[in-house]
Amino acid sequence: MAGNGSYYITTPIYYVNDSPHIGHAYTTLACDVLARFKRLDGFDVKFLTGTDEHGQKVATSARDAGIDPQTFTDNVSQNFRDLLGVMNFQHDDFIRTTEPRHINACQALWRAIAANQSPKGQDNIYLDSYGGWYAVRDEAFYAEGELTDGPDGKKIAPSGAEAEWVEEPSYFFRLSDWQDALLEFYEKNPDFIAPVSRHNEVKSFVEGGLHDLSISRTSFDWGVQVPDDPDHVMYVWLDALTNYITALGYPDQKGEYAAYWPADLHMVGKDIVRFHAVYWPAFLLAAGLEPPKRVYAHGWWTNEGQKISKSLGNVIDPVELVERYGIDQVRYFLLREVPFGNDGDFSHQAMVNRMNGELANDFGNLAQRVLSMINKNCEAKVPQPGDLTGDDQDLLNQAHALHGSAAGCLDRQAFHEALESIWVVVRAANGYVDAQAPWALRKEDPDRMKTVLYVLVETIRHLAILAQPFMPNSCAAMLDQLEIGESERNFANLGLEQALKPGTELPKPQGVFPRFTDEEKAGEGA
Ligand code: ME8
Repeated sequence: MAGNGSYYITTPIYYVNDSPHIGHAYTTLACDVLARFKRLDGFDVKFLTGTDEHGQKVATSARDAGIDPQTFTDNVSQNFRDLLGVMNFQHDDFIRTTEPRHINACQALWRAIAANQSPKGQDNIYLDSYGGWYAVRDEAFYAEGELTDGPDGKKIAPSGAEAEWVEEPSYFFRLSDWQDALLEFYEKNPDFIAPVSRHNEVKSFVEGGLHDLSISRTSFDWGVQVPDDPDHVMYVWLDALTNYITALGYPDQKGEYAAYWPADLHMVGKDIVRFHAVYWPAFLLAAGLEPPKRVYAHGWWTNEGQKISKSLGNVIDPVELVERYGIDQVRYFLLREVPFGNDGDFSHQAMVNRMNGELANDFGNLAQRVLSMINKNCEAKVPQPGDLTGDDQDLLNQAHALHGSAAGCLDRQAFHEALESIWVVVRAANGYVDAQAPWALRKEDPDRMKTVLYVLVETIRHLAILAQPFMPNSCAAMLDQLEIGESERNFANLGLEQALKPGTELPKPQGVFPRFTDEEKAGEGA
């Protein structure tokens, strides 16, 4: 699609040590909504996701499962691919770090970094040996001062992961020389890290001084080989971060790389900010490449108030959620319930309240009432409006202003605000139905009834078009009932010019948002 330029958005690539859960689905959902919104808004979008398959953590999981790492990663990576269909995600590429295109890109990036000198005129990469702490669960190195003492004299990282002492020959990246360049980059690009609390956190971490970073391992071999040194595999985070440019054809810097880099947005969870906002821009600057435009770190989900973890047995499976509540209901809930950027809690009650209250009652009933009245009282055709009153115009003006406000919210990744702005109009439309009482006008003033129903159906058209990125199937069903063709569903069709044509025949309406009516849970709903 033409028009508004390019938009490149990425999810983290997920470790294949685990099955996909609600947290993974959440990050990818946020990206899918943005990708869909930008496509409908005329952008040329590339939406990348995939799996992170190397490193000690994955190698250990494969060994524990008694399977060779490649077969193990093939199996688990497929679970992540399957999740895309379950959640109705429209990604453009799925990258696996064991693919040849990626190994090639990693080695090229390593060479580019090594070929340049640091701002202080030293080699960016040097060989030494590492003696220090490493947490396999985080695949991260920690300084002694960051750790606390756990039971049995174990050392615990701030994430809660156990750290172990590691001593081995290692190549280092001269991160300490990049401190000033990074601070200058943050200063010049105040929107680079969001939300602002994360920006401050990263800035003070870098201001506190940076240690050189160990970027190779020798104690296992499940990774990308360091160029010209077969004893070393690359540190899994250097390997993993490179995926964002592998997918654009790097080291070739023409083609997709030229079209899409720097990325518009790397969406990540708050657990991996440091890697994306410190290490990644430093690697790129060292290689003479541009850092991404923005990194957004969202919050974490808990389950009924508890941290989600395999050992607590409370992992939320997105497949079960979708089977129970419906795809669009889950998509809506995850982005509506919690202000994006904050931590959130999943509960059955909260899910049912949103689903029954906002989807079935507010939006679903609005469409169903209006379309049924048109079906019964207007020969099932879009009615012919007469002169518009101030109230009619007010509602239409609100519908017309929605595109701008939703786009503004989404450019700040304020998904909850975008949905709230749509629901302000849903509620205004419901208030208008009650105030205008078209059922009473049927006998008293049928022409006025037609005007009111026209204003409502045109408002519903706007709501359904704008809510598509969040709830693609339900909105498609609603737009089908308005007889709006596939090519008339993008945002260029919003506003007066493409308004519904009076006389268009409409099919018999059907409810789009079912209520949650599980007998066992009867009485719990809104
Ligand atoms: O960190 N709530 O992969 P990972 C919200 N391979 N989001 C959650 C979550 C929760 N409870 N749990 C996980 C890695 N996430 C690396 C990334 S990128 C170059 C390499 C989401 O499988 C969140 O986005 O541990 C988090 O950042 C990501 O899953 C971590 O996935």
